Amino acid sequence: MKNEFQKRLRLLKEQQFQLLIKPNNPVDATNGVFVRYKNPVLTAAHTPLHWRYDFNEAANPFLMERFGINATLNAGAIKFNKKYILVVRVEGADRKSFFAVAESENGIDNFSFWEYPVNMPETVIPDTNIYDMRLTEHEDGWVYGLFCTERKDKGALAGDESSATAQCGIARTKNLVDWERLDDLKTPSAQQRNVVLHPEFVNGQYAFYTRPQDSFIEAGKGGGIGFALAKDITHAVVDNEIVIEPRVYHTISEMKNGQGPVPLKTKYGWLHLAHGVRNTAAGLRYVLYMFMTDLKDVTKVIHKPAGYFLAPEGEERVGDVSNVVFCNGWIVDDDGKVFIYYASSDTRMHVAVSSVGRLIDYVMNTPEDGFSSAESVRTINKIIAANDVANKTAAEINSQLKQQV
Ligand code: M1P
Repeated sequence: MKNEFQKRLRLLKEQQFQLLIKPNNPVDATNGVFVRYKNPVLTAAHTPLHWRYDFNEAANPFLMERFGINATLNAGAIKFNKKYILVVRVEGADRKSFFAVAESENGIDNFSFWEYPVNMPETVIPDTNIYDMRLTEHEDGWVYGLFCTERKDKGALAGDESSATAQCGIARTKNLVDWERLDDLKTPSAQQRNVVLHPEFVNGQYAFYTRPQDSFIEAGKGGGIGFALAKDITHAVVDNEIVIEPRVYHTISEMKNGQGPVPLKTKYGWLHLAHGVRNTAAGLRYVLYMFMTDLKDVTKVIHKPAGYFLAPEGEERVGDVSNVVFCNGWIVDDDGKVFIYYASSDTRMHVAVSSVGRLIDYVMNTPEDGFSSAESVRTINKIIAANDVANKTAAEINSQLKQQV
C-alpha cells in the first residue's frame, strides 16, 4: 500500500509539473487585431495539489482528492512586481467561488498559483459566493478589487432555493495578500454585477462603471453599462446612475452587457472591453466587444465598432456554461503589448495578445453598426469600392513601372 501511495503521489506531482511548464504558442490564424494562444493559461488542473489532496497517508490511504476544483475562470489581471498576475475566480466542486492569485513571468504560459487562496474578509452580511474581480490601480495609491458578492434573496418564496441578490463588493490592498474589505457599493438598482472602478477621480469623486439590473439573471428594464460617482470609497454610495452604453435591439448585446476590465487610457480616448449577450435557441451567447470613451467626458462613447471583437471558437465553445467568453482582466506592457485574459464557457482561462496601437486602430476604424442588413451590405460595398480604387492604382503604378523598364 505504501508503495502504491507513493507511486500515485509521484505521478500526480509529475503530471502537474509537466502541465505547469508546458510552453504556449500563438495560433497561426489571426484577424490582424489579436493573436490567440493555443493552450488555456489556467485550468482546474493547474490549482495546487496541496489544496486538493491530504498527503498524509495515514489519514488518506487512497490518496483521494478531498477538495475538488471545478473551474478557473473570470480573472482580474495586473502587472505587479514585474510579474503577470491573475486574480482568478476558482470554483470548487461545491459550486462556491473564491479568489486565488496565479503568476507568470511572461504572461502567456507557466502560470502557477500562490500557496494559499485569497483570504477575503467579509462585511457584517456574509457573502455566500464571491466572483469576477476587477483590479484597479487607482490614482489614490491603492489597488482595488471590485467583485460580485452573492447572497440568498431574502424575499424569495418558500421553496425557492435559487433566487439570489448580486451586489458589488469592494476590497483594497497594497500587496495582493492582505485585503481590507470596505462596505459594499450602494446604488439605486436592485442588483449589480460587473462593477468596475475607474482608475482616476472624476470631478474629485470615485467613478464606477456599473450594471444595473432588475433581477439576478435578467437585466430587465435596467441593464446597459452604467456610470456613477461616489464621494467616499470606504462607504461608497451612489445616488445617480446613468446608462452610458445601452443594450440595443438586434445586436450582440441586446440581452445584456457589462464592462470588462478597467478601461485603458490612450491619447485618443479610453479603450473599453466589455461583454455582450444575446439570446439564441441554444441559450445565451456571450461575446466580447470594444468601444472608446472621451478623455474629457468619460461618459461619452465616441467610437464603437459593429459586432464582436472576440467570440467563442472551437473548444472554447464548450464548458459548464457553453458559448461564453468573458473578460475582466488585461495587462499592458511598457512597449504597448496588451495581454487579454479571457475565460471560455465559465471553465478555463486563455490569453490573446494585441497592442494598444492595434486596438486603437480597431476601435476607431472598424465601421459602426448600421442596425440593418441593407446597411451591412452598404458597408461591405464601400470596402469593395475602396479596394477597386486601390487595385486600379496599384495596376497603374505597375504598368508605369513596366513602361519605364
Ligand atoms: O455565465 C456567464 C456569465 O454570467 C454572468 O455575467 P452577466 O452578469 O453579465 O450575465 C456572471 O455570472 C459571470 O460570472 C458569468 O461568466
